[in-house]
Amino acid sequence: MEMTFRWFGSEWDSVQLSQIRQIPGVTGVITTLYGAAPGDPWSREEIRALREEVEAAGLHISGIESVNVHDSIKAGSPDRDQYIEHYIATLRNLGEEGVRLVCYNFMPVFDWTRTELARPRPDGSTVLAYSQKAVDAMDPSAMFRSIEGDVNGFVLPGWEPERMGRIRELFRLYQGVDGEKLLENLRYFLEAILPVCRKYDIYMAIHPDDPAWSVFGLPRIVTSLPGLQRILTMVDDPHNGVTFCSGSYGTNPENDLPGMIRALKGRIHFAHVRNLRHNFPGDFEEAAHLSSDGSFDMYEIMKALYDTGFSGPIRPDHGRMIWGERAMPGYGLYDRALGAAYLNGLWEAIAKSSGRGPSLQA
Ligand code: DNO
Repeated sequence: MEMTFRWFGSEWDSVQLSQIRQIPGVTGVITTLYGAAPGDPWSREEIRALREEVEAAGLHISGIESVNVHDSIKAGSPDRDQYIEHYIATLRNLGEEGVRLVCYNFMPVFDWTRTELARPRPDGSTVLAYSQKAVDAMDPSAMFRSIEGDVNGFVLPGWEPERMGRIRELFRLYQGVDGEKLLENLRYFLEAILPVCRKYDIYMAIHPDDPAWSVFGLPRIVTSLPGLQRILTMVDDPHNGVTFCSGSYGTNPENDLPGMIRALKGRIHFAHVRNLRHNFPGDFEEAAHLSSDGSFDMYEIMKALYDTGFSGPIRPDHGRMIWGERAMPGYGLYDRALGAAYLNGLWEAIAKSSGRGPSLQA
């Protein structure tokens, strides 16, 4: 396991690489070319510049999150092959620069969805929250406007204004695309990119749908173990793998998180580990990483990763906004740094009590 930290690039992130370098036990960053639109090919020079910037700070790139998939690919539109070619070119350039892990999602129109970006908690922190009642009462474009008003001047991943400006068009694109069709479009995409993944040994890691059910009537296919198993067997190659995100799968309390990790042994290439609190059916809010602050047993999640020999990057995920920090919602420095330290502590304790040694990097 390697402990890592998500970083959006110096142009976009309030957190600096020099700060990440000082979080104990964090050796790598998970980053992206945040300014690239889905479908844009990434040049080798841009990737190299990013790598050199990260390395100059004493860190390295542990993986990319995300290379976003163009909606034409997800919807299976007639022009998808052109965007798949761009994706392959990006993977080739990443491979040439030594990147071996790429996280992506296959959610139509929206990336993750929340209804509040700064819900106050009793300790005075604020967190991202979701209320099904609020979603049911909202038109998708109204939702974008309310999110846009609450982002502290940052651009949220998956909620780029240019894309959201085309929201009606995007919804039209998915007319007639049900879960089966979406899955078929994913298979087509994975089969097309597999040769370049094999050539450069790049591990693709699909991110779950968040929340783990359909929103605004759009199909969702990455929500539970049976769905994941279909995806992994339909293109049965280790380069077709999973980002295990506890916070996304855990939005559905029926998902047994440690059980899923054990069942996915060998195919999890990347882990997002965070906690959330279920208030009542259809309402949850994010929490500090500690088990006692939310609804998940974080020890059991880390233990399942340890026991299955997980050797990829872990990153703490969305944190609370604390200590007056002004940052992208969910992506401040302070609470995520606390999260990284806590997760490293759990890992060390699990490793020592298993008798297999304390090493952070398995
Ligand atoms: C939210 C993130 C997602 C994730 C993408 C992966 O904060 O977990 O935006 O990066 O879904 O493609």
